[in-house]
Amino acid sequence: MGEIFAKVSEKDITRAIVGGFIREFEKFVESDVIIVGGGPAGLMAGRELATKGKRTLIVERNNYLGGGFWIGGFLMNKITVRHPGEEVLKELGIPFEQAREGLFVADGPHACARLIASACDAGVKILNMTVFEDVVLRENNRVGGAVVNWTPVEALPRQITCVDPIALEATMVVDATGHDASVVRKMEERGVLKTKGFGGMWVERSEDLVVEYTGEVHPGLVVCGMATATTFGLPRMGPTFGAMLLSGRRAAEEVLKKL
Ligand code: 48H
Repeated sequence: MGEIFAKVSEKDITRAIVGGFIREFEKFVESDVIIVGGGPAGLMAGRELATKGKRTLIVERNNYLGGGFWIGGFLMNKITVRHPGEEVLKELGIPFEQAREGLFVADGPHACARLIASACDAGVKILNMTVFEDVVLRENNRVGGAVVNWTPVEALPRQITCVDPIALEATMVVDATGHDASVVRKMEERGVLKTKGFGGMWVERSEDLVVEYTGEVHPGLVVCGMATATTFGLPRMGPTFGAMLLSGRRAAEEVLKKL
Protein backbone atom coordinates (compact mmCIF):
# COMPACT_ATOMS: atom_id res chain seq x y z
CA MET A 1 0.00 0.00 0.00
CA GLY A 2 1.47 3.39 -1.01
CA GLU A 3 1.80 6.11 1.63
CA ILE A 4 -0.31 9.22 1.15
CA PHE A 5 1.08 11.49 3.87
CA ALA A 6 4.57 12.86 4.54
CA LYS A 7 6.85 10.99 6.92
CA VAL A 8 6.41 13.04 10.10
CA SER A 9 6.37 11.58 13.59
CA GLU A 10 4.74 12.55 16.89
CA LYS A 11 7.73 14.53 18.18
CA ASP A 12 7.71 16.72 15.06
CA ILE A 13 4.03 17.47 15.52
CA THR A 14 4.53 18.32 19.22
CA ARG A 15 7.51 20.57 18.39
CA ALA A 16 5.50 22.38 15.70
CA ILE A 17 2.71 23.10 18.18
CA VAL A 18 4.87 24.12 21.15
CA GLY A 19 7.29 26.18 19.04
CA GLY A 20 4.51 27.93 17.16
CA PHE A 21 2.65 28.82 20.34
CA ILE A 22 5.70 30.08 22.24
CA ARG A 23 6.98 32.24 19.37
CA GLU A 24 3.63 33.94 18.94
CA PHE A 25 2.80 34.19 22.63
CA GLU A 26 6.15 35.81 23.42
CA LYS A 27 5.35 38.54 20.88
CA PHE A 28 1.94 39.27 22.39
CA VAL A 29 3.09 39.49 26.02
CA GLU A 30 3.24 43.19 25.16
CA SER A 31 0.57 44.49 22.78
CA ASP A 32 -0.84 47.80 21.61
CA VAL A 33 -4.26 46.60 22.68
CA ILE A 34 -5.78 43.68 24.56
CA ILE A 35 -9.44 43.06 23.81
CA VAL A 36 -11.13 41.01 26.49
CA GLY A 37 -13.98 39.02 24.90
CA GLY A 38 -14.28 37.69 21.36
CA GLY A 39 -17.97 38.33 20.66
CA PRO A 40 -19.16 40.51 17.76
CA ALA A 41 -18.06 43.79 19.39
CA GLY A 42 -14.60 42.50 20.34
CA LEU A 43 -14.01 40.81 16.98
CA MET A 44 -15.04 43.93 15.09
CA ALA A 45 -12.79 46.14 17.25
CA GLY A 46 -9.92 43.68 16.79
CA ARG A 47 -10.37 43.53 13.04
CA GLU A 48 -10.27 47.32 12.70
CA LEU A 49 -7.22 47.73 14.93
CA ALA A 50 -5.22 44.94 13.33
CA THR A 51 -6.10 46.33 9.89
CA LYS A 52 -4.45 49.57 11.00
CA GLY A 53 -1.31 47.58 11.85
CA LYS A 54 -1.77 47.60 15.64
CA ARG A 55 -0.60 44.61 17.65
CA THR A 56 -3.95 43.28 18.81
CA LEU A 57 -4.68 40.40 21.17
CA ILE A 58 -8.15 38.98 21.88
CA VAL A 59 -8.48 37.10 25.17
CA GLU A 60 -11.48 34.74 25.11
CA ARG A 61 -12.52 32.42 27.92
CA ASN A 62 -14.33 29.94 25.67
CA ASN A 63 -12.76 27.58 23.18
CA TYR A 64 -14.80 29.21 20.43
CA LEU A 65 -15.00 32.86 19.40
CA GLY A 66 -18.17 34.73 18.47
CA GLY A 67 -20.11 35.03 21.75
CA GLY A 68 -23.82 35.53 21.09
CA PHE A 69 -23.30 36.04 17.35
CA TRP A 70 -23.55 32.31 16.49
CA ILE A 71 -27.11 31.58 17.44
CA GLY A 72 -28.71 35.01 17.49
CA GLY A 73 -32.23 34.98 18.88
CA PHE A 74 -33.99 32.12 20.65
CA LEU A 75 -31.63 29.36 19.38
CA MET A 76 -32.81 29.95 15.83
CA ASN A 77 -29.47 30.70 14.15
CA LYS A 78 -30.70 33.99 12.74
CA ILE A 79 -29.18 37.35 13.51
CA THR A 80 -30.71 40.70 12.59
CA VAL A 81 -29.30 44.17 12.04
CA ARG A 82 -31.08 47.46 11.56
CA HIS A 83 -29.88 49.94 8.97
CA PRO A 84 -27.01 50.91 8.67
CA GLY A 85 -25.74 47.59 10.12
CA GLU A 86 -26.20 45.84 6.76
CA GLU A 87 -23.32 47.95 5.39
CA VAL A 88 -20.97 46.11 7.75
CA LEU A 89 -22.47 42.77 6.67
CA LYS A 90 -21.75 43.74 3.06
CA GLU A 91 -18.20 44.74 3.92
CA LEU A 92 -17.59 41.40 5.62
CA GLY A 93 -19.11 39.44 2.74
CA ILE A 94 -21.99 38.12 4.86
CA PRO A 95 -25.09 37.23 2.82
CA PHE A 96 -28.33 38.74 4.17
CA GLU A 97 -31.95 39.35 3.26
CA GLN A 98 -34.18 42.32 3.86
CA ALA A 99 -36.94 41.42 6.35
CA ARG A 100 -38.68 44.80 6.04
CA GLU A 101 -37.56 48.36 5.44
CA GLY A 102 -34.49 49.04 7.59
CA LEU A 103 -34.28 45.47 8.98
CA PHE A 104 -32.00 42.74 7.66
CA VAL A 105 -31.59 39.09 8.60
CA ALA A 106 -28.56 36.82 8.19
CA ASP A 107 -27.49 33.31 9.09
CA GLY A 108 -25.70 33.37 12.50
CA PRO A 109 -23.02 30.71 11.83
CA HIS A 110 -22.22 32.20 8.43
CA ALA A 111 -22.03 35.75 9.78
CA CYS A 112 -19.94 34.67 12.76
CA ALA A 113 -17.53 32.59 10.68
CA ARG A 114 -16.95 35.52 8.31
CA LEU A 115 -16.37 37.98 11.16
CA ILE A 116 -13.89 35.64 12.86
CA ALA A 117 -12.06 35.00 9.59
CA SER A 118 -11.88 38.70 8.89
CA ALA A 119 -10.34 39.42 12.33
CA CYS A 120 -7.82 36.60 11.82
CA ASP A 121 -7.01 37.77 8.28
CA ALA A 122 -6.36 41.26 9.64
CA GLY A 123 -3.74 39.79 12.02
CA VAL A 124 -5.50 39.57 15.38
CA LYS A 125 -3.88 37.06 17.73
CA ILE A 126 -6.40 34.92 19.59
CA LEU A 127 -5.80 33.59 23.09
CA ASN A 128 -8.79 31.34 23.64
CA MET A 129 -9.55 29.18 26.70
CA THR A 130 -8.04 32.09 28.61
CA VAL A 131 -9.98 34.02 31.18
CA PHE A 132 -9.51 37.61 32.22
CA GLU A 133 -8.94 37.66 35.96
CA ASP A 134 -7.69 41.11 36.87
CA VAL A 135 -6.30 44.38 35.58
CA VAL A 136 -2.69 45.57 35.62
CA LEU A 137 -2.78 49.00 37.26
CA ARG A 138 -0.24 51.84 37.01
CA GLU A 139 0.00 55.40 38.41
CA ASN A 140 -3.42 56.88 39.19
CA ASN A 141 -4.97 53.47 38.48
CA ARG A 142 -4.27 53.74 34.77
CA VAL A 143 -5.00 50.35 33.19
CA GLY A 144 -1.82 48.83 31.77
CA GLY A 145 -2.79 45.30 30.85
CA ALA A 146 -4.65 42.15 31.83
CA VAL A 147 -4.01 39.37 34.31
CA VAL A 148 -5.14 36.06 32.80
CA ASN A 149 -5.32 32.38 33.54
CA TRP A 150 -6.24 29.23 31.61
CA THR A 151 -10.00 28.76 31.72
CA PRO A 152 -9.69 25.11 32.91
CA VAL A 153 -7.53 26.24 35.83
CA GLU A 154 -10.10 28.81 36.86
CA ALA A 155 -12.86 26.23 36.58
CA LEU A 156 -11.21 23.86 39.09
CA PRO A 157 -11.70 24.16 42.87
CA ARG A 158 -9.14 26.58 44.39
CA GLN A 159 -7.74 24.00 46.83
CA ILE A 160 -6.49 21.72 44.05
CA THR A 161 -5.17 24.34 41.64
CA CYS A 162 -3.35 27.26 43.29
CA VAL A 163 -1.99 28.26 39.89
CA ASP A 164 -1.01 31.90 39.78
CA PRO A 165 -2.18 33.82 36.72
CA ILE A 166 0.19 35.71 34.44
CA ALA A 167 0.09 39.32 33.27
CA LEU A 168 0.04 40.68 29.73
CA GLU A 169 0.87 44.34 29.13
CA ALA A 170 -0.87 46.64 26.68
CA THR A 171 -1.15 50.35 26.01
CA MET A 172 -4.95 50.03 25.91
CA VAL A 173 -7.45 47.43 27.15
CA VAL A 174 -10.95 47.00 25.70
CA ASP A 175 -13.78 45.48 27.72
CA ALA A 176 -15.83 43.51 25.16
CA THR A 177 -17.09 40.88 27.60
CA GLY A 178 -20.80 41.38 26.88
CA HIS A 179 -23.40 41.45 29.68
CA ASP A 180 -20.76 40.66 32.35
CA ALA A 181 -18.61 43.75 31.71
CA SER A 182 -15.90 41.75 33.50
CA VAL A 183 -13.13 44.35 33.23
CA VAL A 184 -15.26 47.30 34.29
CA ARG A 185 -16.65 45.21 37.15
CA LYS A 186 -13.11 44.41 38.27
CA MET A 187 -12.42 48.16 38.37
CA GLU A 188 -15.61 48.49 40.42
CA GLU A 189 -14.30 45.88 42.88
CA ARG A 190 -11.18 48.01 43.18
CA GLY A 191 -13.37 51.04 43.97
CA VAL A 192 -12.37 52.87 40.76
CA LEU A 193 -15.52 52.64 38.60
CA LYS A 194 -19.21 52.01 39.11
CA THR A 195 -21.47 49.92 36.87
CA LYS A 196 -25.21 50.44 36.64
CA GLY A 197 -26.37 47.14 35.09
CA PHE A 198 -28.17 47.02 31.74
CA GLY A 199 -31.82 48.04 31.59
CA GLY A 200 -34.96 46.44 30.13
CA MET A 201 -35.34 45.98 26.39
CA TRP A 202 -35.93 48.99 24.17
CA VAL A 203 -34.33 48.34 20.80
CA GLU A 204 -34.96 51.74 19.29
CA ARG A 205 -33.19 53.59 22.09
CA SER A 206 -30.60 51.05 23.02
CA GLU A 207 -28.61 50.65 19.84
CA ASP A 208 -27.95 54.36 19.34
CA LEU A 209 -27.03 54.78 23.00
CA VAL A 210 -24.62 51.83 23.03
CA VAL A 211 -22.70 53.26 20.09
CA GLU A 212 -22.81 56.76 21.61
CA TYR A 213 -21.48 55.62 25.01
CA THR A 214 -18.74 53.41 23.57
CA GLY A 215 -15.40 54.89 24.58
CA GLU A 216 -12.80 55.32 27.27
CA VAL A 217 -14.33 54.85 30.73
CA HIS A 218 -11.05 55.19 32.60
CA PRO A 219 -7.49 55.94 31.46
CA GLY A 220 -6.36 52.91 29.46
CA LEU A 221 -9.78 51.22 29.40
CA VAL A 222 -12.35 51.39 26.60
CA VAL A 223 -15.75 49.68 26.82
CA CYS A 224 -17.78 48.41 23.87
CA GLY A 225 -20.73 46.22 22.92
CA MET A 226 -23.17 44.95 25.51
CA ALA A 227 -20.62 45.76 28.25
CA THR A 228 -21.38 49.43 27.48
CA ALA A 229 -25.06 48.87 28.34
CA THR A 230 -24.06 47.16 31.61
CA THR A 231 -21.61 49.93 32.50
CA PHE A 232 -23.95 52.84 31.84
CA GLY A 233 -27.36 51.30 32.63
CA LEU A 234 -28.54 51.47 29.00
CA PRO A 235 -31.52 49.46 27.74
CA ARG A 236 -30.82 46.08 26.10
CA MET A 237 -31.59 45.41 22.46
CA GLY A 238 -32.26 41.68 22.15
CA PRO A 239 -31.09 39.67 19.13
CA THR A 240 -30.12 42.54 16.89
CA PHE A 241 -26.42 43.16 16.36
CA GLY A 242 -25.88 46.37 14.39
CA ALA A 243 -24.90 48.22 17.56
CA MET A 244 -22.41 45.50 18.50
CA LEU A 245 -20.64 45.83 15.14
CA LEU A 246 -20.68 49.63 15.10
CA SER A 247 -19.69 49.84 18.76
CA GLY A 248 -16.70 47.57 18.05
CA ARG A 249 -15.74 49.89 15.22
CA ARG A 250 -16.10 52.93 17.46
CA ALA A 251 -14.01 51.30 20.20
CA ALA A 252 -11.24 50.81 17.66
CA GLU A 253 -11.43 54.50 16.69
CA GLU A 254 -11.21 55.52 20.35
CA VAL A 255 -8.24 53.22 20.94
CA LEU A 256 -6.46 54.57 17.87
CA LYS A 257 -6.69 58.11 19.28
CA LYS A 258 -4.76 56.93 22.34
CA LEU A 259 -2.03 54.88 20.67
C1 48H B 1 -12.44 36.22 28.82
C2 48H B 1 -14.69 36.66 28.56
C3 48H B 1 -14.80 37.01 29.92
C4 48H B 1 -13.63 36.93 30.72
C5 48H B 1 -16.76 37.21 29.02
O1 48H B 1 -21.60 38.24 24.88
P1 48H B 1 -20.88 38.66 23.65
O2 48H B 1 -21.44 38.22 22.35
O3 48H B 1 -20.71 40.27 23.74
P2 48H B 1 -20.89 41.44 22.66
O4 48H B 1 -21.01 42.69 23.45
O5 48H B 1 -19.85 41.37 21.63
O6 48H B 1 -22.29 41.13 21.97
C6 48H B 1 -23.44 40.99 22.74
C7 48H B 1 -24.46 40.15 21.96
O7 48H B 1 -23.92 38.88 21.69
C8 48H B 1 -25.68 40.01 22.81
O8 48H B 1 -25.71 39.13 23.68
C9 48H B 1 -26.77 40.95 22.69
C10 48H B 1 -26.80 41.94 21.58
N1 48H B 1 -27.68 40.93 23.62
C11 48H B 1 -28.74 41.86 23.76
C12 48H B 1 -29.62 41.52 24.93
O9 48H B 1 -30.66 42.21 25.07
O10 48H B 1 -29.32 40.62 25.71
O11 48H B 1 -19.38 38.16 23.74
C13 48H B 1 -18.62 38.40 24.90
C14 48H B 1 -17.45 37.43 24.90
C15 48H B 1 -17.92 35.96 25.05
O12 48H B 1 -17.32 35.19 24.04
C16 48H B 1 -17.43 35.57 26.45
O13 48H B 1 -17.06 34.22 26.53
C17 48H B 1 -16.25 36.51 26.63
O14 48H B 1 -16.64 37.73 26.02
N2 48H B 1 -15.92 36.79 28.04
N3 48H B 1 -13.53 36.27 28.00
N4 48H B 1 -12.47 36.54 30.13
N5 48H B 1 -13.66 37.25 32.03
N6 48H B 1 -16.09 37.34 30.18
